[in-house]
Amino acid sequence: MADVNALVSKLSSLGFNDPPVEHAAAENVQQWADILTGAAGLPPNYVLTKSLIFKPKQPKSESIAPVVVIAANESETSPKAIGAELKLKDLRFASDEVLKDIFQTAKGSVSPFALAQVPQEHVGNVRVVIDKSLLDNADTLIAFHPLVNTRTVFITGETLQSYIRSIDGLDKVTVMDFAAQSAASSTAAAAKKPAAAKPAAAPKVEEATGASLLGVTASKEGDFPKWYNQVLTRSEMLDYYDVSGCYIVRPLGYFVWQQIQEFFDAGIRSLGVRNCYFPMFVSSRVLEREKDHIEGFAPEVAWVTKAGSKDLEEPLAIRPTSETVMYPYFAKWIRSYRDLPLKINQWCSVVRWEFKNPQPFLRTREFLWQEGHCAHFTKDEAMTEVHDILALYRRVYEELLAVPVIEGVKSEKEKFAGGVATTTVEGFIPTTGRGIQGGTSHYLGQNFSKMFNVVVEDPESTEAERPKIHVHQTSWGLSTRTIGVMVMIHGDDKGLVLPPRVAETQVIIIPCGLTVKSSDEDRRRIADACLNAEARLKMAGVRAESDLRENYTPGFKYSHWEVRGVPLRLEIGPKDLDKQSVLSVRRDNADKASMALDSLEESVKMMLINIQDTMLAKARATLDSRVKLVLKWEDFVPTLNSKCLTLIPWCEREECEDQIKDRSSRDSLGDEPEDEKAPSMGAKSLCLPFKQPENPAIVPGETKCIQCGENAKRYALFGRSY
Ligand code: 87F
Repeated sequence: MADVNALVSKLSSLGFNDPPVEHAAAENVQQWADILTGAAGLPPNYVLTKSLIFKPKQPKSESIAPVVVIAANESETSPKAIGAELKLKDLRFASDEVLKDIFQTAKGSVSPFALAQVPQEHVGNVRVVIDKSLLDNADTLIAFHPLVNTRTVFITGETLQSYIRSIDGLDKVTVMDFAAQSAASSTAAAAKKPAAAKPAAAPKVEEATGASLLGVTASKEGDFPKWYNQVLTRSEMLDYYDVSGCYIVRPLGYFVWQQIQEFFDAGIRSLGVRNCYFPMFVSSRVLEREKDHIEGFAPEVAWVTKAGSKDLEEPLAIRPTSETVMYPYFAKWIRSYRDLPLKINQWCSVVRWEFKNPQPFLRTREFLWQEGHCAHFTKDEAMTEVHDILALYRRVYEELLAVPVIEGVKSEKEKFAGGVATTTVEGFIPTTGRGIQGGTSHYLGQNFSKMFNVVVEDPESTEAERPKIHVHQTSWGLSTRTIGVMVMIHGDDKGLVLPPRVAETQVIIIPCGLTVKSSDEDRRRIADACLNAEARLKMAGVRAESDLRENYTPGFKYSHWEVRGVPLRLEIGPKDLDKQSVLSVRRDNADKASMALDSLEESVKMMLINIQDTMLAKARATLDSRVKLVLKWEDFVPTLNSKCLTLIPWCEREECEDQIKDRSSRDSLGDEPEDEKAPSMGAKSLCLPFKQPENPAIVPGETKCIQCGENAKRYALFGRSY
């Protein structure tokens, strides 16, 4: 600890006085990021770093010359490329001995501050490499662990440099552009592809910097969280924002949302639902009118308390959902049974100040959704609507996003507490083996109408003062979470894979096969053929674009559009034109096929339908193979640990659900070594599926709950979940 204090005082002698932020131990960068998210006292812009120590191949007789690399965590730090720039041979990670003997540190605790611990006799041999991106932006602070992983200091690039300069004898310092390095290597890799191997037509001046030009480097299986972030940002679907838990939905992502809106909006319109818009602010009086409903959610409600520097007379909540906003007006607008049904929907954003680790699209503090709210005269009518809406949600997932879902009803513990019953579509993320709630459609019964006095006179009654009947209500919501689920299910190691129905660009047309020897005439012929194909496809209702940019190789363009998930690529070169055909390459399975130009429209349309269907079929096959019938408790946790969901005969008791969660969480599994890798999270019920297994079917009074042994009522879908 003394070292940390010494370091803090050293930083303060360099004019840097902000104390370190204390937090729980961060064992790795992901944990570090998660812990910092939502922590208090953080600067608005910061970047997490990694510090790596390498050593070149050297004759034993020479003194060791380590290389300390200080880089943004996101930067790709290839030892090969670093070695090449420094003209050092065979750069490798330094051994534990080097870390201990020279830096007095160990794996996992390396930071720039270890440089201060290097004995004088070694300092002259140490090289330091600083990632240029850390120094580029004066507004972004750099986050380091000050020798311990329970604290983080945020310093400027300037302070980092002063600190390094302050170390006596340390003078081999290089600033390296890792973004340029990795762009250059991905360009080189792209250029190695067979189609691009021919000499290029024009001098290539591909920019080597800028994150948007980078492909995805993380692997989906190897580091799923990093992969997900890279896919979203590098496809330009989404960007990070300087308010924690809030993200920018960029045009590519927003297009997907608009396709969902269009489909769903048409669906509800034909059910007689009309769109409207209610204000986003709720007074505390109104918000708390339905106390029970809001109680559990209160910590997540965000409040506006000031205008300029003046306190508001009454703080205003930002809607987390609009039951309490809308239902007073239902009471006002509904007077007679003739005013029923009242069916309204709004497309808006809501704010829920989550404290759990945020994840783009899946758990964000502000998100886009639609919320539908309806009032009916009878329960039957309301129930029919609940199911009609759920069917539309299923179709959004399956028909648009090519994501299979399981329909069912929530358990008492998992349903919306304000309502009577919650129906749901549940998705599944195979890479993590976790379930995810996709959208919910609630039957609210008369709970809210009693609270808000939404009543009509009984039309059957002959009395002068007709008795009042409380209306039966429904509410239902689907959010931009849909997009996250789609990305997680279909994306691969090259990036996004978009189902054609939601892809902004469905077909990208790329000229190829041109060489330095190609004539201007050839170039024009190919470009015209691309534009012609584009125009024909557009006329046929296909969202096609040509990429005629001159300064990029075909290989570079392939990667560019692959990261962005474009479902189909058409390559047109001189040889294709001679044969009056084009080469098509599918994004989902890389299949190549030749397409005759004269029937291009039909072939492309069929191919897009086939891609859409194949993506759904593949995802469904995965889901089917990962939902396991579990008929005895001993198989329950091992099944979850093999990244599956379970269908179990269940008693449907809340107490039993609590026990299942408890018994399947890491804590209660003890420290048996085979469970070491098991996620700590316990399993919860995802739904009671409408479609129940029939073999073996539940025999009432005979089949027992696998957890508690009481009579099982139905099969329940249980799993770890988001
Ligand atoms: C967070 C803060 C305050 C969920 C909340 O599912 C209130 C709530 O009421 C809250 N989080 N909920 C439940 C929302 C129920 C329902 N509302 C209409 C939906 C679909 C759309």
